[in-house]
Amino acid sequence: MNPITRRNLILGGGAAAAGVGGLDAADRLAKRYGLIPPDGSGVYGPGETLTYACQRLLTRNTPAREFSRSMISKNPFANAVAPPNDAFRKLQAGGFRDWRLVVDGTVAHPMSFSLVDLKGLGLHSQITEVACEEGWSYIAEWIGTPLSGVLREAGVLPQTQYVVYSSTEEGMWESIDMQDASDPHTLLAMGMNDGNLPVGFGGPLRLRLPRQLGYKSVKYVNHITATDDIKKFGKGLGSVSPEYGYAWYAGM
Ligand SMILES: Nc1nc2c(c(=O)[nH]1)N[C@H]1C(S)=C(S)[C@@H](COP(=O)(O)O)O[C@H]1N2
Ligand SMILES: [Mo]
Repeated sequence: MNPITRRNLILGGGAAAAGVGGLDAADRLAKRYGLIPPDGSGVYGPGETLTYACQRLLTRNTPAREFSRSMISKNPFANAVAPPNDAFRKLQAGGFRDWRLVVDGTVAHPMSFSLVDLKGLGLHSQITEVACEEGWSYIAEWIGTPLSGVLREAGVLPQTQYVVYSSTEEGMWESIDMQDASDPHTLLAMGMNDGNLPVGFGGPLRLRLPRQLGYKSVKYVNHITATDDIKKFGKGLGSVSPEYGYAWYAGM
């Protein structure tokens, strides 16, 4: 991942469009609507706030872009990940029957779901694009259950502001706001194209967030925490991405 590339992509567009004078106005607007992202302070803070607030105000009712079946990529590219750890390999050897998704935090009923449980909540399919900040992308069909249904099952509480999700892969976690968490296109994907989600693409379970860049679509998701206080997680920036100069909000 190249920080310059992602920085240009995310900060460049918004800040250039508004002009430097616009930053101030955007900041006031963002505060008025409560649209300050978790990484909205520090050197890049005004740019991140501008991008997030603009996207939220302008695209509130715009659905994710979907593609026709004929546009599905013949050779999708799986980004390299760290080798799976022993615990993961053990679960894999058992056909992921013992895979569990833990849901906790600001929910009335903290609980865990097997893959069978998740399928039982109802499957949706969508043909959407994975776009990496490094410039490549591919289109695939994703089959899974909407995150919103899982949150509903667990009795997500009204004070919830963010949903944090993490992976069996050490150190991989991200978060989204409730607008994205409630979007029917935000899927916990278990299937891809004609089969189960391959391990290379994040199987048995990954988040698919088609309105944001690929790095928000964390692979091997096994833990979801609803929260009213994002500052309690990591360095309080909403994910690890901002620690490396990448925006928490990566809308596209
Ligand atoms: N667990 C995990 N999830 C991850 C990553 C990773 O390294 N580990 N990379 C992210 C990035 S940067 C991108 S662009 C997409 C790529 O998805 P793909 O592997 O299906 O191409 O996965 C995202 N999810
Ligand atoms: Mo990426």
